[in-house]
Amino acid sequence: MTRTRHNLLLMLLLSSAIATVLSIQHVKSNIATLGSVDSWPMFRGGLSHTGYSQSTAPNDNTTSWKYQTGYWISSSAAVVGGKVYVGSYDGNVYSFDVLTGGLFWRFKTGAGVTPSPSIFGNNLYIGSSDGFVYSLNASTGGLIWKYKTGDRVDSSPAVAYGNVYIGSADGYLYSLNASTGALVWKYPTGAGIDSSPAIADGKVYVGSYSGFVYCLDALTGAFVWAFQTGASIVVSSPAVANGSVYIGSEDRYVYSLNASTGGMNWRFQTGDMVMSSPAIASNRIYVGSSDHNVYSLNASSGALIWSFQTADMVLESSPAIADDKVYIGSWDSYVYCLNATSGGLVWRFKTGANVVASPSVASGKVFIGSYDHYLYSFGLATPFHDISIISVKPTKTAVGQNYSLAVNVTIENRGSFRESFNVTAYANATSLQTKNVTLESGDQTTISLAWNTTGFSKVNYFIRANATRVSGETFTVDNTLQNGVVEITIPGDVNGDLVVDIADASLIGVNWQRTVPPAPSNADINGDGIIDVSDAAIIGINWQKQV
Ligand SMILES: [Ca+2]
Ligand SMILES: [Ca+2]
Ligand SMILES: [Ca+2]
Repeated sequence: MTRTRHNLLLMLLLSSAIATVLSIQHVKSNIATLGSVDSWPMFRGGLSHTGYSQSTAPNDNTTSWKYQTGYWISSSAAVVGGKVYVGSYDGNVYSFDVLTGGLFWRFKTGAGVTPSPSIFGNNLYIGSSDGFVYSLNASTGGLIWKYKTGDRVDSSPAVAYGNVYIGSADGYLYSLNASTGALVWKYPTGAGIDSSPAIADGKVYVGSYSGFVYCLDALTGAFVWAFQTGASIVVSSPAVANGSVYIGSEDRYVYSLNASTGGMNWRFQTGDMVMSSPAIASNRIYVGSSDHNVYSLNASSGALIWSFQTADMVLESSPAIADDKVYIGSWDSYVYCLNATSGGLVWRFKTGANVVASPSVASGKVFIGSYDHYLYSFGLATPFHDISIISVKPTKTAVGQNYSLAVNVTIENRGSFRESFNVTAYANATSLQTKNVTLESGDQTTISLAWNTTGFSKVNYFIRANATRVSGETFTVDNTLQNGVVEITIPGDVNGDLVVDIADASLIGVNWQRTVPPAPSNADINGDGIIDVSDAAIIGINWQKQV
C-alpha cells in the first residue's frame, strides 16, 4: 500500500516535471511565431488575441489584389511565410501568394467554413460547419488529420503546448494533439462555443453560449474560474494582456476581468450586443458593437476615449491595430481605417456586401474578406516577378508517326519587371523544344514549339509547357500547364481511329485545296499548310493499314 502510494507520488512528480519542461519548450517556440511584422498566424494575430501588429499598414484604400471565392467570407486570413490562408462559406480553405493573390491550393471540407485558420510550423488548423477540425499541410493543402466534434465548428483554433484548442457548437472546448489529432481533453460548457480560445501563461480563456467566460488549465483542462456575464451568449473572443481578460457579451457590455481570479475589473456599456472581439495596444482597447460603433477605451479604467459610428452593426468583425491605425469591417459593407489615437476616419472602402470578417495585418498590407465572396489585399502592390503560362495548344490531335506538328504556348508576364526566361514543351516526360522568351511587364506572347514525332511510339501523349522560374518569383504553380492529348498513329489516319480507310480519304476530299487554318490541321498530313495531292498520296501508300 505504502509502496503503491510512493510510486503514485513519484509518477505525479515526474509527469508534472515533464509537463513543465514541455510547457516551457512550447512557450518558447510559440513566441517565435508572434509579433513578426510579416506574419499574422491566427485569428486575432497571436495566442493572446491582442489584434496588434508591429507592421506598417496602408494609409489609403488601394487594393493590391482581390480573389473571388464561391461564397461569403467570414473567416479571417492567416498570413505566414509569404502565403495567405482563408476559409470561405463555399466549403474551401484557400492558400494564396501574398504578393500576387495567385492561388496555391484549395481544400474542400464537407460544409461552409466560417472560422479562421491557424498556422503552426508547416501545419494549418481550421474548423468547418461539417463538425470537423482539420489539420492540413500548409504547403500543399494535403489532409494530415481530421477530428469529428458533435456539431459545427465556428471557433478558430489556438495552437500551443503541442495542442490545438478549439470550441464546437456541441458545447465542448477541445484540446487535440496538434500532430495526431488525438483528443487530449475536452471541457463541457453546457452550450455551444463560437468564441475562439485565447492562450496566456498556461491558461486557456473562452466564451460560451452559456453566457460564461471560462478559464481552464491549458495542459489538463482543469477548471480555474468562470465569470457569468448578464446575457445567455458570449460569442466574442477574449483578449489577454497585463493580467486582464477583455471580452464582449450579448448583454451589451465589454468586460475587463482579472486573468487570475475571474473577478471583474470594470465593464463598459455599449448600445447593443458585443460580438466583436477586443484588440489591445498602448493600454487602450478597441472593440465594435452591434450599436454601429467602434469604441476605444482606457484598458485600465474602461473609460471611453473615443467612438466612431459606422452606418450599421459591427458584428463579429474585430479590430486589427497597426501603425497607429484601427482596421475593422461593418455590416454596412465598408472596411474602415481609423486613426487609433483620435478615432478620425483615415479611409474606408465599400465592398459588395456585409463585412463580418476581421482584418489581418502583415507586411504592410491588410487582408479582409467580405460577404461579396472576395478576399481583399489592401496596400500598394509590392513589385513582384511572375510568369504565367496562359494556354497550351498542340496544332493536331492525331499525327502520323515521323511527321511534325507544333505546340503553341501563350505566356504572360504578370509581374512588374521585364523578364527573360526559357519555355519548354513536353510530350509526357520528353522535352520537345525550348525557346527563350523576353517579355515586358504586362505583355503576352504566343510561341510555337516544334515536335518532330520521329522516334515516338504510336500512343497518346499528354502535352505540357513549362516556363523557368525567374529570379524572385514566388508564385510558380502557374509556370507549368498541361493541356491537350496528341495521338501518334499511322500516317494517313486523319481521324485517329488507328486505321487508314475511306473515312480518312473523305476528310481529305471535303477539305481539298484548303489551307490550314481554317481547314482542320489533322487533314494536312504532311504539315505543309495545304490539303492536296501529297496528303492524298500518303493515304494511298498506307491504305488499309492498322496500328
Ligand atoms: Ca508564375
Ligand atoms: Ca482513320
Ligand atoms: Ca499537306
